[in-house]
Amino acid sequence: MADAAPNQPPKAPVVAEAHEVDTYHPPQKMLEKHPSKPHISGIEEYQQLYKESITEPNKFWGRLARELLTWSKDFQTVHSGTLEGGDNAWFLEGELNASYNCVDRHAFKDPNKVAIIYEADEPNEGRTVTYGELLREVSKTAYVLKQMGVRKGDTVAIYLPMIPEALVAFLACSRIGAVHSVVFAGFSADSLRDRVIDAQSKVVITTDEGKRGGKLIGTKKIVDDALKQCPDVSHVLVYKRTGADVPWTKGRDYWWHEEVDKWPSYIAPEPVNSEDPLFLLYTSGSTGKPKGVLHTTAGYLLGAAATGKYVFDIHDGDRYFCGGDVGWITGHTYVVYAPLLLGVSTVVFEGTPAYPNFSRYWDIIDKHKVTQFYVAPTALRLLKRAGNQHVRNEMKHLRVLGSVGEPIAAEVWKWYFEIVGKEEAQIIDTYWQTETGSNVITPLAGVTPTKPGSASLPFFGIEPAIIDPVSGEEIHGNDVEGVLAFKQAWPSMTRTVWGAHKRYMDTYFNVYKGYYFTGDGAGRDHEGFYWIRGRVDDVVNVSGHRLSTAEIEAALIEHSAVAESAVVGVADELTGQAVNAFVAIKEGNDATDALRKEFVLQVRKSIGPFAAPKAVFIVPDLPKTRSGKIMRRILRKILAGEEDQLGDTSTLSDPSVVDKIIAVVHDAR
Ligand code: 6R9
Repeated sequence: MADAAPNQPPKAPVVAEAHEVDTYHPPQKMLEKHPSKPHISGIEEYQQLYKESITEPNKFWGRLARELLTWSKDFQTVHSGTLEGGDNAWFLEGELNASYNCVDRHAFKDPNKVAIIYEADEPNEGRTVTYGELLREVSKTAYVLKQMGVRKGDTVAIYLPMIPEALVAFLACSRIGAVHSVVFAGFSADSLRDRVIDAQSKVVITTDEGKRGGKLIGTKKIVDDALKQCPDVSHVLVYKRTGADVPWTKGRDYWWHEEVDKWPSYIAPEPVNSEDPLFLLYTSGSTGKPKGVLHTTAGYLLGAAATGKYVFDIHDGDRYFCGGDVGWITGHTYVVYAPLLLGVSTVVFEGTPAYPNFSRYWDIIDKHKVTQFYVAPTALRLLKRAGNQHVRNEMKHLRVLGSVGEPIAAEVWKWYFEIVGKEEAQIIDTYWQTETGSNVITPLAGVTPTKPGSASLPFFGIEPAIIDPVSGEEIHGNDVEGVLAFKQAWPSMTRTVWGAHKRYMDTYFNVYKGYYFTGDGAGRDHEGFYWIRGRVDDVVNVSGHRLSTAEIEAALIEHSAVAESAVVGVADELTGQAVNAFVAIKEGNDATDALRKEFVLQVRKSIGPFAAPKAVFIVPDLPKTRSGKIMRRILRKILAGEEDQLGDTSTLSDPSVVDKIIAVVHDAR
C-alpha cells in the first residue's frame, strides 16, 4: 500500500549552500596526458551541440546514428511518437545487428586487438580475449543457442558471474536476434524463477559455480532450485568455471565447452529492425513486482556509443574499466556495449574491491594501464574508510574517474579526485537509470566544469524539467527544487515494461503529462547545474542496488509468523541507504532474536543477500490511516530520531501505536 501523503525528497543540502561549493575545471594534467584531445573542444562546443540536439533532434541524432553505428539497411525516419503517447520509436526502417557493431567491424580491422581484459577473482588467473577470438566465441555460442531452438525475438535468461563468457552470451543472443534477460547472479532462486517465468525464457545460461572475493557461489544449484518451478525451460547451458561436481539433469543441462566445440567459428549476424528488442532487464519500482524494462536495438546502442564517446571521452587504444556487474544496467551499458561499440578494451573484473586486499582496484588499474574507471560511491566509501595507505599506486594513465548509482558526497568526491586521481583525472558524476539506458545528466570528461555532488548538465538530447510535485507544474528558471522529469524523447529510453505497457505508461508518462518522470527529486542551481536528491517513491538504494520497499515487504509476508510489515530506507554511512523493517507478528509468536533472524533469512531467500534488512523491529502494530494505508513517513521520522516532528498523527486509526513503536526502536538501540 502506498503512503497517504506523497513522500518528500530526502534531506539534502539546499541549493543556497550549493552556491558556495568549488567549481573544478578539467585538470590540465589530464589534458597533457591525453593521446590527442577530447572529442569536444570545450564548453562552448558542448552548448552549441546541445542546443542543436534539443531544437533539431532529428538532424543531431540522425547524424550521430550514422557516424557511430554500422547499418545493414539505412533508416529514413529518425524519430516518431510522443512522450504523452508513450510510443517513441527511433531510426525506423533501419536494420542492424548489435553483435556486428560490437565485434565484427573491429575484428575485421584488427583481429588481434584486445576486446576483453579478464581480471579473475584471484589476481594472475585472468586472460585477454581479442576481437578476433570474440567473434569466434560469439559465433559458436550463437550456433549453440540456435540449436537449442532459440529464435529471433525469444528471450534467453543469463545468470552468470563477471567472466568473459557473460559478454559472449550477451552478444550471442543479439547475433541471432534473441533478447537477453540477465539476472544478477546474486539474486536468489525465487527471484530468478520469477524473472524466467515473466520473460518466458526457455533457455538459461549459467556456470557450475561463481567465484567472488575468495568465496564460491553455487550458481548451478540456484538455477536448479529456480527451475523446479519453470517447466518451460528446455535447455540450460553451463560454463565450467570451477570444475565443481554439480547435479545434472540429463537432456536439459549441457556443458558450454562441449557444445561450442561442435559448431563453426563464424555465423552471419541476423539483421534486426532498429526497434526490435535487444534486452530485458528487471528493476524495482514502487510496487512489489519487478518490472522487465525493455530496450530496443538501435536507440539503446546509440545511447551507449554516444555517452561512451562524449561522457567518458573514449579514444581508440583506451582501456576502460567499469566495476559494475553485468547483472545491472551499469554493466550492460558500460562493461559491455559502450566500450565494445567503440572498439576499445573493456576490463571484466570477477572479484570485489576488498579481495585479496583493499588495493585491488588500484592494482588492476596500474596493471592494465586503465584510462577510464567507473564505479559506485558505495565502493569508494569502503575504500576511503580502509585508509589511504592502500592507494599507493601511480595509476598514471587514468584520465576519467566516473561515479554512478547514487549521490556521491562531496568529501568522497574530493578523496576520489585527490587520492585516487592525484588531481590528474576528471571526476564525472553520471546520473541515469535502467530506464534511460545511458547517462542523462553528466559532465563530459575534458569539457564540463564540475562541482562535487552535482551531476552537472544534461547530455545531448535530454531536456530536464523541475516539476513542483504539489501543483504538477514545471518550475522554470534557476535556483529551483522539485522532482526531475524530461521533456523530450531520447534514443536509449525504455520502450515498454515487458507484458505490462499500462504500468509503463502509469509509471513514467501519466504522472506528469508530456513528461518522462524519473522518480527522483532534484534541484537546479543558479548556474543551471543539477543536484540529484534521491528517490521520491518507495525505492531504496543500498550500495547502489535498487530495491523496492514493497518487494521486501512481499518477501517478509511469506514468513508464516508475519502479519504485516513496513520497510523503509534509512541513511547509512557505508551503504548510502540501509533497509529497516517493521514487522507485526501473528498471535502465538514471540518477539525473539531468533525470529528476527528468520525474517532476515526470509528476505535473503526470496530476493537475495543484498536486500537483507539491516534492522528488524518487531512491533505490536503499524501506523495506519483509517483507510488502512501504512504511514511510512512516521517510521522514517522515528528512525531518524525526529519523534518531535511526526506531524499530525490524529488521522491514524490507532494513534497510540506510535509510542509503542518508539519504545521498540529505543530498546533495540
Ligand atoms: C544507473 C543506475 C537508478 C536510480 C536513480 C537515482 C540513482 C543513479 C545517480 C543516482 C544520484 C547519481 N542514481 N545515478 N543518484 N547521483 N549519479 O544506477 O540505474 O539501478 O536503475 O538506479 O539510482 O535514484 O533513479 P538504476
